[in-house]
Amino acid sequence: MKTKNSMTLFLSIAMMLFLSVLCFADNPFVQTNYTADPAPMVHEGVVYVYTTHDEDQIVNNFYTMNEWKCYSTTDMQNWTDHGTMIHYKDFSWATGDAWAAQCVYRNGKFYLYVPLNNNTGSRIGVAVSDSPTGPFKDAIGKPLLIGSGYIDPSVFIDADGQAYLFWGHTNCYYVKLNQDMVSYSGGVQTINPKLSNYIEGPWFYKRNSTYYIVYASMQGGSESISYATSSSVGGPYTSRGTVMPTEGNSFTNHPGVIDYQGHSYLFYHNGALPGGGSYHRSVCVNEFTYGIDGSIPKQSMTKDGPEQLEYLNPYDLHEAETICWSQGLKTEVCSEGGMNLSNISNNDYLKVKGVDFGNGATSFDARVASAGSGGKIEIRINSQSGTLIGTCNVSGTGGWQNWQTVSCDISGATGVQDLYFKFTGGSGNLFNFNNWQFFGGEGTTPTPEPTPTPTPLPPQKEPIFTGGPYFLNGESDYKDLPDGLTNELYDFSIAFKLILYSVDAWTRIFDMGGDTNVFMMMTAESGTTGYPYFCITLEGNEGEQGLNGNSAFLVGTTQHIAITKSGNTATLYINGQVIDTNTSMTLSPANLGNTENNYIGRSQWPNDPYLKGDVEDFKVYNRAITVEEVGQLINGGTEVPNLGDANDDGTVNIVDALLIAQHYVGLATSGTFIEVNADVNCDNTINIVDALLVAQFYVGLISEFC
Ligand code: FUB
Repeated sequence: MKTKNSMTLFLSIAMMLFLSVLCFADNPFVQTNYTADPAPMVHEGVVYVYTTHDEDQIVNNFYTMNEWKCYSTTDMQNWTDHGTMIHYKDFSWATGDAWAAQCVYRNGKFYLYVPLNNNTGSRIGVAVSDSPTGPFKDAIGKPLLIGSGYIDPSVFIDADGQAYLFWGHTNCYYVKLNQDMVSYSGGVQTINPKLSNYIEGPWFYKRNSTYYIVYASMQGGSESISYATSSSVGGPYTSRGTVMPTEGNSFTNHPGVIDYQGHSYLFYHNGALPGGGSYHRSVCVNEFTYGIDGSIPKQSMTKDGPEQLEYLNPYDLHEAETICWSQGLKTEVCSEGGMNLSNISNNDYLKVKGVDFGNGATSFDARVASAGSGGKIEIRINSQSGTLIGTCNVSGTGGWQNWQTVSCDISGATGVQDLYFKFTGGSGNLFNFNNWQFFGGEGTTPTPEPTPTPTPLPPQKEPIFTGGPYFLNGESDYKDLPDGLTNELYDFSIAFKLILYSVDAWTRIFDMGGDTNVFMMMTAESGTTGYPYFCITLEGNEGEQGLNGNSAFLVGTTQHIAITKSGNTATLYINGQVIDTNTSMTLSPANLGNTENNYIGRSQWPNDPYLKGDVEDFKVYNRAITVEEVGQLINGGTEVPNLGDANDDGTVNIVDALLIAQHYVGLATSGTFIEVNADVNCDNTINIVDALLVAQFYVGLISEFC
């Protein structure tokens, strides 16, 4: 008879204590062992997540990791355990350290890129399989890459078929993989300049035409998740801020990002399971919505996980190791294929979420095995102590892998329910559990599966303003909302790029009309720096945010700004970071002081309480601020950029062409560089084509730009 080791017993007790004081949650989504470094992959309508495995027994108080596992789902709540994909010992050249991996599909095969040997000289290997759930084998019998800090591979295949492998601790490296996916061409490239606070765990992907690197960043002595974007694989990358601050009882975090069935998901890990910590981590998932400027919202770890995408049909055969939440259970390889539930003892349970019984189930079959005397499966709904809808008795079958089917009657199960299997019996291991199925009465049909749709964030409205780009002429250039819209609160979302020219003005750039609506403005000082100052006002509750001098915007740079309002909550994002969420902030715009005289530009605001300054002192430059539409836009103007005049000196010449070329290859440009002037073909990117067009313009080959 199998016995649980003391660690398992300890964990079970710890878990019971934990659950007695906390509501159970569905994150972390694997509870049968410790998992880390989630690497999601969508293939043929299924989400697979490859994880590392933190062993229960930690050696040398450090990561003790020997193998990679895989879990899958189609509803984002119930996850099926596929067991171990490959062990470090399956690589003849490996000594251990089965750290963060990623899998990709190409040409009928699945390629799993794995880091190994971190403690004896880090290297990256590649394994291959015909199936997403393995078995995998070493594809080349040797490391693909060897070098210091060579961990955490992330693989990506671009639309043109070129595959890339990113990886690295401290530095982020990449190579171009060949078509065979097991060799590469060209040298190892380093992402330069270094990504802000980059430490490890790059997750590389493309969304629309933007390349994203989401990565573990070192902030305050432990890891957060940050991201950066670029219009080309090799960069330069723009830091877009923090996605998930440090939290969760683990020194590390590790991102994975996918889109699935129109939803976006961030995978990460923490130490939230009982007995959890930096070397006992667990994988989790959040749903999120990209900003319309492509930003990833800053988010916290969650306990509930995402909305369930579809209900589970109990009249299909299901694996017992398909789990939303469980207590006290383990899994093991099953002699009938796949995995089975094991280590089942008295009062252990598992939950399957969102099961649609339709008109009602009448009987239940379970495939079970026991070398002991068995026990009972209590079938309940709503909670582990909820309504009992049936009880199946399990007797000894003569072996832990001698499988028999047991049946029992069911009553009281209709409609959509959370299903619980509560296991009861004597002491020790009771039985193993391979799969289950409900059966209905004659003509019973499960109800159609409604797909819950998460509340869109932000709620979409018809654009109030469309068009653009618009160019504002300083503080006098704005327009109010169209008639009939001024006194209403709208749910909306807006995102745009703010491009600073020489600045010396307050400029209102967003006005929802009056102090019971939402507005946003920009202030700036003369010189080469502008200071953003934003206000969010909702229903008379004024929340205002002045950014400090460190957040100053340099003239010539582009900033990505988004503001959303949903119900009574307005959120302001700058370059992907949440800046304000309609809290009552102290009015303290940096470098302007906090005296009323500094609010001279607010003279146009309805009922502006701060109008005290001398208007004669207030200079408004042409093109003080340019607002270019990305989403909806609000204000209008007349000024246009001076295309080609990249250094804003009033002429278009070969110096402008050279500056644009320098900017394109990532060389620092001295003096003023006005991006909107440099993008002469107006395709929203500044590249060598713009430089050539400016040169052609200069020598008279062309006479106009876009
Ligand atoms: O899991 C081992 C290492 O910890 C990973 O490779 C890193 O990304 C960090 O999560």
